[in-house]
Amino acid sequence: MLTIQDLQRINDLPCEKSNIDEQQIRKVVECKNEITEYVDNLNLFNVDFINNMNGLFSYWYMLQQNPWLKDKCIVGLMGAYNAGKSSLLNTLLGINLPVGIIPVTAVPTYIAYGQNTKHCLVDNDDNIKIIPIDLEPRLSHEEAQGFNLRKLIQNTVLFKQNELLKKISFLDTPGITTDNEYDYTTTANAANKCDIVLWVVRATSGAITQFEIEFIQQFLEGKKLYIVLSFADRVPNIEKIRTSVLNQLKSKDIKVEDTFYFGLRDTHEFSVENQIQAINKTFGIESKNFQQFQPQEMLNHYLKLIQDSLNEKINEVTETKNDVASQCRDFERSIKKIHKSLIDNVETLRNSINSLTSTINSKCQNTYACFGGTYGTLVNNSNTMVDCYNRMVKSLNDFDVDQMVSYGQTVSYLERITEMLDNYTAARNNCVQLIKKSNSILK
Ligand SMILES: Nc1nc2c(ncn2[C@@H]2O[C@H](COP(=O)(O)OP(=O)(O)OP(=O)(O)O)[C@@H](O)[C@H]2O)c(=O)[nH]1
Ligand SMILES: [Mg+2]
Repeated sequence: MLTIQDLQRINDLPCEKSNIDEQQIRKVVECKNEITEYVDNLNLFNVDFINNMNGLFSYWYMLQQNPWLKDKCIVGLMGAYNAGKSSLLNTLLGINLPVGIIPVTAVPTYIAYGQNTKHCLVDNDDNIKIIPIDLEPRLSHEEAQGFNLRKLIQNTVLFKQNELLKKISFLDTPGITTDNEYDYTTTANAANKCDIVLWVVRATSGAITQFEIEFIQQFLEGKKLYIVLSFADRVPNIEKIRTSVLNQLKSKDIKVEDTFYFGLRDTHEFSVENQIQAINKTFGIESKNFQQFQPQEMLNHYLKLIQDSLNEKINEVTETKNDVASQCRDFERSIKKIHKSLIDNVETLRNSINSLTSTINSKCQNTYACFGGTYGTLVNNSNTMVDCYNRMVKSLNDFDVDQMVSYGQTVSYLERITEMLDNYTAARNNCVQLIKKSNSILK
């Protein structure tokens, strides 16, 4: 049983030096700050967009700290306790996880590719520590005796050289039971991290329980699900049990990709070697087809979205600018027309005044000359002048103040739009620079 001293020892274990490239991390943080400030200033995107983009940087950082997740398809082993999850992984990968007849697996355990076999733990401050050999088999429910090991350990990672592990990391989880809430929550959290789940059902139970079905419905939606019938060496008619379990799941609309058998010994119905090969083959194919999560591609995607929406804004604003500019041109045309009409009328008036003056000078030098035709000419000239005056007044009325105010407003609107367009264009150019700069930073 683990003693207080053992727990203290786990706490005091030296931390492994991380392989994280500090210089790259600094660059990524700078890039993240620059992009966040830039997007914030654009005022085009809501908080969710900015948070999701920042989440991407955090996820990238997490992958640097957890290399067993990086570029890997995560296959979770789940099911009721004692179903044979750890035993299956032991046989499949040639490892030595603790197994037993009472609940054993207490903390989630990744089995990941490593040149040398070693078993590490990740504590709650994300430190990685090598587990001393004597403690390795003792990080179990039985040894912890009610103490929740997850208060000290997030998960453990068993590194092993194995071809399958080059593309896949397996995640062994504690079995779920109705009476252990911690294990239930731990496995539910682990489900989040898995791309594919191998659900292990004891063939000797003859069925999958309602409790398990509810867990699958609640936590494994959208994940690829495979069923393993363990203890296949202990039942006479395994095929019948397979059909019945599949029918149970089908009746609940749960999609199953495929099923495997697993047993510790060969029987006349089933060979361990064949089943292990079948699992190996299936997951070899799965890992090849697996779409890895690529933070850099996601970042490119976000930046492209920003660039596209700026281009859209530029198009919108250019269209408005053209409309407003054409309104300005209409105003200018109308003002020019009024201006010309004023000039023409003034010219006519001037001619008319000249003509009147010359009439007076040449023909009305003495009072008598004003009688007869000369008087008529004077009256005519006077009428023309009044006519010109009226037309000028009309022109002046046309030249109304409201129109001038609207013109002024439209011109200043055009100035604002032009400035906006310049800003969007500058922002789009910045975005292009950011795309260039951040390209391959999250590789
Ligand atoms: N005969 C037989 N025994 C098995 C098989 N699978 C597992 N066992 C035994 O069943 C017990 C439980 O196996 P584990 O692999 O520890 O089961 P688990 O699902 O990892 O259990 P927890 O970690 O407690 O949830 C062990 O004693 C195994 O030796 C099997 O296919 N056939
Ligand atoms: Mg186990």
